[in-house]
Amino acid sequence: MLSTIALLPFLGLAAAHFRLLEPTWRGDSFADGASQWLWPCANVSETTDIANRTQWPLTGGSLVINGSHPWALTYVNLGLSTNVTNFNISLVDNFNQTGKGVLCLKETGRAALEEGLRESNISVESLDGMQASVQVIQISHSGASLYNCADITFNASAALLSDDECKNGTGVAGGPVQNADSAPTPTGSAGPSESTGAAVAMMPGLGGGVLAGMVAWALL
Ligand SMILES: [Cu+2]
Repeated sequence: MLSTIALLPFLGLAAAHFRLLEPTWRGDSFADGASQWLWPCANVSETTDIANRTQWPLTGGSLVINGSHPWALTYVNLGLSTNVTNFNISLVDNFNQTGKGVLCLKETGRAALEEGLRESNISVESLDGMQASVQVIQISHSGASLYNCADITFNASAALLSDDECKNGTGVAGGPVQNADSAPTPTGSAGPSESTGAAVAMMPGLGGGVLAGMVAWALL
């Protein structure tokens, strides 16, 4: 059918975005009417059935994404309550996802969550039962942002994923984003630098040649 054929180029693009597997995303952002290019949540509406919200521990839950870009700068933000438009608690320092496939953060943003609660004058006790939304953003080589969101309920008895459930795929890693002129060491142990500029830091397990390629690409 003509409409299907017309959509093919877009499907090709869509195949290169990312999925949010945990917490369970609001809905399929590859579906008709949704687009991961759209802030803040890919034009996917908030989960209406409270039973369908992922239960998250009060210290931050597990996060699993399935990325299909070779690398993407990744941000994980939280907005408390419902109808969130302000995802003002950044749960993790932005990091670089490298390698296509599944990437898991076991306990996402414990310290940032504590800090965010303090700033919002919310006690950990009153967090129990509170609804919130998690927003994951990926930025890849073109600089455009991709969005996915998940709706959660904080729950004191919710558990993190087990180690078996929280595993990175082969060749997939998350690493720090680092300044351009702090030459990363081949061992991946480069620390923070006070210099300026933006580039991609060394990830453990990647060879220096791969890194050089990544930095060169990032600077294009
Ligand atoms: Cu893509």
